[in-house]
Amino acid sequence: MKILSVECIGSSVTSDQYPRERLPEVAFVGRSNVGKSSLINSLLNRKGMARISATPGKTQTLNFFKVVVGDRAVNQLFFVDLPGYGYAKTSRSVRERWGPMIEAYLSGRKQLFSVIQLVDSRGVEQHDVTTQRWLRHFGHVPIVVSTKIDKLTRGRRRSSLMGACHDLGLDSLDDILAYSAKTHEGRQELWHALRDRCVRWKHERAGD
Ligand SMILES: Nc1nc2c(ncn2[C@@H]2O[C@H](COP(=O)(O)OP(=O)(O)OP(=O)(O)O)[C@@H](O)[C@H]2O)c(=O)[nH]1
Ligand SMILES: [Mg+2]
Repeated sequence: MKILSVECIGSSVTSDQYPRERLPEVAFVGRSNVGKSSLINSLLNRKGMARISATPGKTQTLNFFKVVVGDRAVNQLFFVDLPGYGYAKTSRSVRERWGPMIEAYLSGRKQLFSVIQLVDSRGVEQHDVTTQRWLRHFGHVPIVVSTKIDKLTRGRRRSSLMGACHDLGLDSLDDILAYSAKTHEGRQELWHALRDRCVRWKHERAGD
């Protein structure tokens, strides 16, 4: 996918702070440090667009990026970088704000056409399983991405992906995409999946 421009539109905590402009949105969900911000930068071909940190809990607000792509069927969309869940060391007041903030967005945002759920290729945790169920409950069938795949040997890859499929209750290996923000492996496939969903979503809405 050719990226024509990327602009950080701002950070939001409550719904009145979401961008006014109505564009299709895709949100990145996953536990803290799983690589959400890195995946966004990799997809957008921009190094420092979303803030990356070795310390979990870096992203603390909903961050909206307006993306213009050289594909007329998609054209413009928002990428939404969400704070990670499950980071125990974050202060309690911050944690208490996170849950409702993420839930309100994921359960209520009309123009959210797709959710990308990130899981670490080195192991799925209970929280990931709960999140998968929760997303489905709200009508989102997430695109599941197994991150940091460069950290696994070729031999361990398949068993890791099969384990994640099993734990998350996915039908087959086709339902999970291996990704490395380091080598950009998986970039084309993920854009392909996103484009497909975006086009379908626009088509369905046009009939409303
Ligand atoms: N080797 C490797 N490291 C990665 C990859 N993706 C992310 N990382 C590293 O993992 C750490 C966390 O990455 P972030 O992108 O900040 O993770 P996040 O999910 O946005 O974290 P929070 O904002 O805290 O929720 C950083 O040190 C990244 O460099 C990857 O594909 N391969
Ligand atoms: Mg982040």
